[in-house]
Amino acid sequence: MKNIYFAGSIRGGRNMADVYKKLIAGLRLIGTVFTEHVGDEQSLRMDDESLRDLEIFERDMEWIRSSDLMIAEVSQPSLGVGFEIASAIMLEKPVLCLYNENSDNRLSAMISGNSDLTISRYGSLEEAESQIAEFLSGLN
Ligand code: 6IA
Repeated sequence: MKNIYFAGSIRGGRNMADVYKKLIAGLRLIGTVFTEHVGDEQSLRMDDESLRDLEIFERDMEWIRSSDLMIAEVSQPSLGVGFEIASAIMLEKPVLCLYNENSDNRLSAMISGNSDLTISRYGSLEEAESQIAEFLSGLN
């Protein structure tokens, strides 16, 4: 079983929240997903009440350190997701960035131009899931 860090926008905007939820459901079949709250509105509300930002940061950084890989959904621009991707690169974790090709947002050159990242453009959920499977099979 792999430890998977899933990154998706929270304060950057929740437009893609439904996609996060579905991708996380698929990832749970493959491994342990540290960040299931990214796809879950109810646990986000609880998080808001019980965890201060300092604790959120410390906990998420520890989860990144403990993870085997990161899957980041990058269609909705998010400072937090960008920071997490950079942190994972520094920690030499493999990172797959999934970008919905129908997104109105253009992907940052700091992501699309980064050769340390695997970037997949997807049109449907099925496509994103097969890209995840392909990425995982390329890891040892
Ligand atoms: O800048 P963003 O908020 O869009 O950053 C989103 C990323 O940062 C996600 O991939 C998360 O892993 C992490 N993150 C940001 N906020 C939280 C959070 N609670 N709990 C866990 N991880 C987080 C904040 C709740 C919020 C609704 C106030």
